[in-house]
Amino acid sequence: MKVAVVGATGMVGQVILQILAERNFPLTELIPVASEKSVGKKIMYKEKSYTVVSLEDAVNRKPEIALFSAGGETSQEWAPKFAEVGTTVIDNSSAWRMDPTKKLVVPEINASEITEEDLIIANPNCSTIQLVMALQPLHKAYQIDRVIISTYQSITGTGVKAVRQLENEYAGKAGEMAYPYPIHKNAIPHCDVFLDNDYTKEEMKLTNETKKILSDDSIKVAATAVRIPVVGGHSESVNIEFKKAFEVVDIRKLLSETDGITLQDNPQVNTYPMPIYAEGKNDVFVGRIRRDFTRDNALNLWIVSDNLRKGAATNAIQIAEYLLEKRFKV
Ligand code: 2RA
Repeated sequence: MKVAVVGATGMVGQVILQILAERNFPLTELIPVASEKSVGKKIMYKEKSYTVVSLEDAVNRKPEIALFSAGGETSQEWAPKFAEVGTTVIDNSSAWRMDPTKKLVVPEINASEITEEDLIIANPNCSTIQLVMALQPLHKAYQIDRVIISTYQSITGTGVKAVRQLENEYAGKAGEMAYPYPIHKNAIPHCDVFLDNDYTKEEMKLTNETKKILSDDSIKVAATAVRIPVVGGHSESVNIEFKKAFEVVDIRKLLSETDGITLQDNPQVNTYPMPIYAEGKNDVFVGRIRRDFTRDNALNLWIVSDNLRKGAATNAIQIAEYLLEKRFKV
């Protein structure tokens, strides 16, 4: 099994390599790929040194799987070139997510939608993945009418430049800015860029991707995405209105029985999800489960997950693992 990691030197690319090793992914050849400026660099994988190659070189090696985390432009141009040589591309960018011919996959929810024809598969946005992991079992049981979500997002979602900005601000040093304002001691209600409807791309990703993954355009989603100075993961405050009545005890049981979800919900002993706990773990952590007494059939949740793991690398690798069994018969 030849596996290319496109964007191998980036923040998510490095986590992909870490998780491939952790999960003992059965690759026989690793092809680390990066932009021209990084070609020739050495990266370590399972204590062995590999040389970073160009996209063109990687396509010519015809890997079975290519895990992309290299931005939308690179995916738009190169994912089809890999697909043309028979490679299955699992792409972390937003390039293909809302393309009606492409599948947008969270394995625990809709991996079964993948067919033999799917050679470019989209990995959802990190803040969407952790949201739909909690929503899907509840939607199936109680039919969601509306979701209001406010996110509190890790600076690692922006990348190395943002981490450096925070480190500089901690140290009182000037430096390159990833954001229009200081992030230290701040909360910036601006993730990605603003659109004509006064929402950001991040907020519209939450809205549009949630409907696609849950296969239900009737679900109403209103999102506010906020960047805060944390690094361990994204947090989300979620208010859900269902069409059917529920008991909170049943909601807790349903979530606790859902693969990939860990319940952390005992406020009486200060037990609830937090990024300092979720960091480095692959699960989605759910807590602060409580009825919203202001509306019929309404509920509040708090969801936290490591945005570089389940929000990106782990989800992509889980899709690859699904394909190992269903497509490559490994
Ligand atoms: C962010 N979800 O957190 C976006 C992309 N990783 O910036």
